[in-house]
Amino acid sequence: MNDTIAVISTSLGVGAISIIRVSGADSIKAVNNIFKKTDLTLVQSHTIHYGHIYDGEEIIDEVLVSVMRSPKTFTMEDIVEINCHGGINTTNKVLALILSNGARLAEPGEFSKRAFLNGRIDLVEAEGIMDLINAKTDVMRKLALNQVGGNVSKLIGNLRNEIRDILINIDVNIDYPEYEDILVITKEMIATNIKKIKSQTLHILRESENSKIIKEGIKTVIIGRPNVGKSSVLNRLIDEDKAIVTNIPGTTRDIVEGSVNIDGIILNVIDTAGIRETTDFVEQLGVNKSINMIDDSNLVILVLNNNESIAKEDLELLRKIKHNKRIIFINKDDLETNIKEELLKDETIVYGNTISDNGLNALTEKIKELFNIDQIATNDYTYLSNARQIGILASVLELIKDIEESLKNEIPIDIIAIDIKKIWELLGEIIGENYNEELIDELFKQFCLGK
Ligand SMILES: Nc1nc2c(ncn2[C@@H]2O[C@H](COP(=O)(O)OP(=O)(O)OP(=O)(O)O)[C@@H](O)[C@H]2O)c(=O)[nH]1
Ligand SMILES: [Mg+2]
Repeated sequence: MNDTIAVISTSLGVGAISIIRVSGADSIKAVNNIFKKTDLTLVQSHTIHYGHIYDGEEIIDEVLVSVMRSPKTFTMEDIVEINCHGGINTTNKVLALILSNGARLAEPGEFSKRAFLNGRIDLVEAEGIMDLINAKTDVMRKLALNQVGGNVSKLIGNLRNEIRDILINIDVNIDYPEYEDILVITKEMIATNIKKIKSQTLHILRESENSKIIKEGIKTVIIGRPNVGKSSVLNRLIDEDKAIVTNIPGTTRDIVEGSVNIDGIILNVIDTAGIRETTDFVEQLGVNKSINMIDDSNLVILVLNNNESIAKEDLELLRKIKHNKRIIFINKDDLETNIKEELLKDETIVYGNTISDNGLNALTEKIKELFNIDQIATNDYTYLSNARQIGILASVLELIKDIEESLKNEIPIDIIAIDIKKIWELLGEIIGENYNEELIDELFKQFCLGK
């Protein structure tokens, strides 16, 4: 890791300015070799210098160079940043010169990886940086910023400290049973502490669901029999004629996706093939796909045709989605009603049509209600938002449940301590305290080049 890396950090394309970043022990030397005006090896840290980049005797560009010495830098190594003119040729030429002066091309995420490995940021903060770069809405940005700023790490760190305290107490009891004044850890005390930690974990997991929704959006799948108007509903929701609409049942065969921003939350809407028995092989594949989409979604919109009575297939679909968050959209309310609402007891129903757009606002409002979007948008953002972090915390919850069982079953404390220790390690994994090298490599590869 001691070699010097360089990369273009701005987006690749024509722009007014491009920034080339160099990090590592030889970064100042490498740039100084091709820079004329000031000797960069002698300048103070965190200063900016005007001058020219040279290839031998030829001037390549007029630039501003920032010199930042270790350790007060993003990677904690010496960093040099060159602001050059943004043409593709100029930028590549300057980068090539740095590369032939002792640096190598950085891999995606390598700067952040160094910041992590050198202890400048933890894993949650690193993931926050990636989210900040990818944020598409205000709420996504706020969520990411809380990770970058360390608030989320603190939340996990505090939980971890509580676990550590239990472990210390158990160890003291095991190692020095003869000291009477040392708090004697009883199972009841462990039980009380574990209960507290369980409720905190549950709370974080619950709130993190919202954060996940902020980050990943609400995956919404539109299902229903053929010709009820699913594709029309998709098109109206996303305000774009994306899916083909015809009066021929079985028009949509493959899935069609679009997205819409509802008060900062992205609704990813998926239109599917109308579900029916069919002998058409291609259509059948589409129908299977529609059914598979159900399990993988956060919300199902079942579309019915107001003009037709509820069919056996509709009821079957309703049964299939009974464990999903769902809304029944009764479309074509411009036509005469033939729906018997008694068959839809306890369902959230919205009537509308895609000709005058009646009911579409009501549909959006129902979605907002169902996911508490108003509340999410004004919430505290200090929760986990990333699948890796949430997955680990879910394992922590499983271990807590195991510990509760063990406590009930009179398992000896030193055995229970093994599970408590595992929780401590898992929480460490979230912030990257104990990490697996392969995972770290994979994770940082997902970063963009230059970050
Ligand atoms: N009267 C009326 N007709 C509608 C409405 N919405 C859609 N339609 C018509 O219903 C027909 C089917 O619409 P689609 O949106 O293609 O229906 P679908 O459910 O996607 O159909 P498949 O893709 O075949 O499963 C088209 O002729 C639409 O113009 C509505 O609100 N009122
Ligand atoms: Mg369709």
